Amino acid sequence: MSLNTAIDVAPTLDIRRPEAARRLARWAAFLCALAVLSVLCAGCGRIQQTPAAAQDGYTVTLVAQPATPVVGDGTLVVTLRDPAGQPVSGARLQVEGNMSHAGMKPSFGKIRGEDAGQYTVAIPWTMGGDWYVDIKATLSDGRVIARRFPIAVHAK
Ligand SMILES: [Cu+2]
Repeated sequence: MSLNTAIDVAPTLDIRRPEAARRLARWAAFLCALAVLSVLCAGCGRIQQTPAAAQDGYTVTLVAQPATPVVGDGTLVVTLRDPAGQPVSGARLQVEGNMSHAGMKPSFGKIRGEDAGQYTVAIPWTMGGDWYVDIKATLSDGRVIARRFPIAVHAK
């Protein structure tokens, strides 16, 4: 009985609403393309910048070196600017990388140096795949600026 029902229902839907089905398929294909694009772009090493709408008004950018991060010792360059666009020196940076899947240990960044609001950070990439990097900058007045950046790390 249930078999017959299943066989009957599918052709009925097709005959009645072929246009709707086609539209749904087109929409699904579009969403898939969008998802693939956003994954491809996430890690291609261009300057990443959080939306200017961040309530604190500061601008934090992240650049990976090499531009396409590979498993192993990585480097990040973090730039910090105040709401007036001036570089912010002397911030205490905490950098933590995590993979988007569960069960991995976080990777912590080591600050190697700072030059005019540009902080160089060493970070070990322990596995290829999708990471996100959390940056916490504590300013000299104690305020904390926090941002999260996605990064795709490639297998060797
Ligand atoms: Cu992993």
